[in-house]
Amino acid sequence: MRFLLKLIVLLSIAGAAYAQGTHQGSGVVKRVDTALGVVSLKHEAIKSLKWPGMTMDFSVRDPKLLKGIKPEQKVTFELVEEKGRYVVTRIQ
Ligand SMILES: [Cu+2]
Repeated sequence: MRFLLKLIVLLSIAGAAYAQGTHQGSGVVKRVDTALGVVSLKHEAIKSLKWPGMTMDFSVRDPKLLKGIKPEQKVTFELVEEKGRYVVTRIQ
């Protein structure tokens, strides 16, 4: 029972740390470059980053994430800070 409790505590700490570095956004795809793994997004304001809405390019962590993603498509996405820049880790 104590083991289970410790496990739950550890998992919640890990979950909180993970959520802290992750930002959710939504917007419209403007351009997709599957070869470079870059997507241009006209995104809405991202409150957790204090970003206003804008159009900008993002690198994706894995170019496979861009499979089936097309210009003018409405998407939600997830950003993670990596080496001082924001990388898309989920888009759909
Ligand atoms: Cu932006």
